[in-house]
Amino acid sequence: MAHFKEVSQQSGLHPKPAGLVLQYGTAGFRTNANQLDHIMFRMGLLATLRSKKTKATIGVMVTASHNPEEDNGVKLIDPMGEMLTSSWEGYGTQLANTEQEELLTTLKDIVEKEAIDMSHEANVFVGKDTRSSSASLSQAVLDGIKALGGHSKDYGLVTTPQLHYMVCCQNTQGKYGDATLEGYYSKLSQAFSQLAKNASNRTDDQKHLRVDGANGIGAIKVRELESHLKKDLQLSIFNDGSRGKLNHQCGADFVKVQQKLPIGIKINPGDRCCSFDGDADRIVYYYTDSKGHFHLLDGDKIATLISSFLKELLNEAGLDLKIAVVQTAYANGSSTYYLENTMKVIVRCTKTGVKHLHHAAQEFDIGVYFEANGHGTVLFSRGAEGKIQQLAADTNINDERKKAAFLLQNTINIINQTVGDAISDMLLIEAILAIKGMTVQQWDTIYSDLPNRQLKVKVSDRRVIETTDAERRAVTPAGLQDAIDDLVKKYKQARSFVRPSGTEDVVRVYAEADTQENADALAHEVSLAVY
Ligand code: 16G
Ligand code: ZN
Repeated sequence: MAHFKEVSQQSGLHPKPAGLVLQYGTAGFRTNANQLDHIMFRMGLLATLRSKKTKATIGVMVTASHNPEEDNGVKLIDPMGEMLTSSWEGYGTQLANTEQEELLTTLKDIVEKEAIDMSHEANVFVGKDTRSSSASLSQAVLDGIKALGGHSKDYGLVTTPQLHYMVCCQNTQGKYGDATLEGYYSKLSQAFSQLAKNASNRTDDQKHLRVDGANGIGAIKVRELESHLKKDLQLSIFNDGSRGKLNHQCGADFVKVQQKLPIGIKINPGDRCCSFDGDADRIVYYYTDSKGHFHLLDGDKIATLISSFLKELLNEAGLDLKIAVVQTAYANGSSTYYLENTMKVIVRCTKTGVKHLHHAAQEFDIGVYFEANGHGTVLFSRGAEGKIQQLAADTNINDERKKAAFLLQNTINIINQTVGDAISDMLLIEAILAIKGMTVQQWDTIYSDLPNRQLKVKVSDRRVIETTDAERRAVTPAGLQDAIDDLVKKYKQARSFVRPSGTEDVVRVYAEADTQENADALAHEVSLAVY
């Protein structure tokens, strides 16, 4: 077929270094940018096949999120704006690793296995982050799409969640919104302004938020959003890329892992701040107190704030909808305890990686999911959305129910349900704090985090560790879990687990206990047991 000939010619311009092996992991491919040109071309091919197969628009995002500037990466977005289905990740790995001369055979194998009608047209949306390598790498994706005869739309610089949003809008014929940046900003900012109407007498201080943009795409996009927000929210943007290096001593990952302020931010005690990561799909909040101590409000605190807000609204609206919070093993034990025992919501624990949380959240009327690292969103089932819309349109209900229904309706609109989105999460958090008249310190005192520590351990083969029970227990190597159990017993309120990283060649160790000293000691002892 004509297209295969074109692929064969064009792929010569994006040759694979012989012997290089990479894997489509939890967040697609991610490594040093100079190893990725052939991967990008081939992911353009794969996205085109996926589009033909699903008869829908597919997304390809070029980014390495919170990794250093020298890295890059790529991930595919499925028709409803969700991550690429796992059954296709294997094809990604196959295509990536097949040597140059076998490329057509591998491609044809996939076409045959999936019974893809190659005459069907293909549409692919492409986006990229601000890395210096992203321009040429996204061009390689576009070349791949073109070689297989697919149509592409290049969104240029966008956040990862913005591209997910565009794909979903496109495939739902605009029901989710317009597949444009303007559409995205106006949907979110209108919902924010409706919610903010329900906040009384906010001072300028209360409206003021400091944002660390990680010197990345989020800084650019939050500035674009700003002009749509009018006076409802005032943003001071730091690390906007004009001086510093992407993710270097700043951004959500740095702040969460180091538990300290990012470089380049000017704050006074009590000021409310947040940090995005390099592609703006993660957010954490923080402040310093009068003694200069740093306080972090991570994904767990965010999930608690959002789920308690939603639960109160459901009660006021008189709607009987099942709400659940989905976490991973990294969730602070205090947050799980608070959610289950004080708030009395259902809590589920899944493996690390957004797609696992996303799927678990889909099983409920309302599923709030957050990783402790700040990646998360809220999913509303179609039935739940229908009931909320119906109630909001009902003229025979009292004012309290009407107001709750109105707030729920706008909460749905402010949320990017396709994936965790720092900008959308930021707006929702700001709206909730405003409506509740709550300061960041008051939010922080909902529960107190148990002291915890994360460590990385380098081992010769991290795959010898296999886990079960949502990564909370190790089944191999034999004896490891017993050793961890024995160590945990030595401490109060203690918990620890180990898991092989999906993104780095290390084993991760997590420990929490009643004091920081004990959490540190436990993490250290467990990491010795891993060797
Ligand atoms: C990826 C995941 C993130 C997870 C992290 C864990 C997505 C989009 N991203 O970045 O959710 O927290 O991996 O990394 O799924 P680790 O396996 O190295 O601990
Ligand atoms: Zn990210």
